Amino acid sequence: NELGLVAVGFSGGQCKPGVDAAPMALIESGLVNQLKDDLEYTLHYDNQVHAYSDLMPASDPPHRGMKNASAVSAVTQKLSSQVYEHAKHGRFVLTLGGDHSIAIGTISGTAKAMRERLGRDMAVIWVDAHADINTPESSDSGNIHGMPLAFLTGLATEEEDKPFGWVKEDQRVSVKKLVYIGLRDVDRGEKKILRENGIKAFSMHDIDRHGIGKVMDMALGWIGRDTPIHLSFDIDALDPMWAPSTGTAVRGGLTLREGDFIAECVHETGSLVALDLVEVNPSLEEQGAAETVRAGVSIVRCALGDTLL
Ligand code: DIR
Ligand code: MN
Ligand code: MN
Ligand code: MN
Repeated sequence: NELGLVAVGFSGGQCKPGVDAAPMALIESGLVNQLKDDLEYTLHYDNQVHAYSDLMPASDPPHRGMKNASAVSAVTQKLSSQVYEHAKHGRFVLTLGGDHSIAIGTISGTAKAMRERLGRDMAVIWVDAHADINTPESSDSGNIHGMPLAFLTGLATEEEDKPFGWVKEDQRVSVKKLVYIGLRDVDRGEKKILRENGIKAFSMHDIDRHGIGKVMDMALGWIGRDTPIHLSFDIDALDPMWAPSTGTAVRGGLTLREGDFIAECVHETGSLVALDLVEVNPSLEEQGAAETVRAGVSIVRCALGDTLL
């Protein structure tokens, strides 16, 4: 089994420094060796955490209210081609972030590669406390990590020469092939977007009502068989009890086992083609950083086929 690993030390999609240190923390805690030795992947990794410093603009004034728009656009455009390159060679693509804005790069890369390799539209499972589907206009914060799905679904578009104008139709995903799990902090404008576009979403309420087993059956049933799946996992989907060291922690979240179970179920489909693990910020909690990193490692292992027995 071939695995492409991209380590993205980028934090410009939100305001708190430190999330750029996550890839190194995850790797140092043994993740790469576990993937090679325990799970027997053949690793394609350039042995660097990309900070993309050469892509940082001299000045980056707000564009449509977005903070760091030029930087985030340039980084995600570059990342998109890195991920695409792995995916088109048939490798599973693991991307370690970084904040969630980087999903503009990862998903655009895999969506394009899956269309070319398999002739199929890819599905996205977005595990998060937040919906991350604000348009620049609906966003209250201007933080692009709250907007990746607006650009990836085409709900937000931009002219060719503007930030994110590089995102083209063959790199997008349909709103019908997007499924959320774990939502509990959704902005008013986002609720309207989810409703008006009929987007499938399983909130914490649904998990309380049905249990995570039934929710996974429903989520995967919505996607259907033989559809390539990109799993984008924001560590803040987990309850702060398990993952406190993240930029926008929200109480009332998934247990560590529920997070692992989601990853296990998606792996079992045999259709998982890529995983993002984002928003681990080891600098925020002195006590909780190590356990948050450990939770992230556990999610990745489960998604890549580690089993309990
Ligand atoms: C909020 C928070 N919806 C925003 N989003 C976060 O800024 O658009 N996403 N924290 O992970
Ligand atoms: Mn090549
Ligand atoms: Mn989140
Ligand atoms: Mn997120």
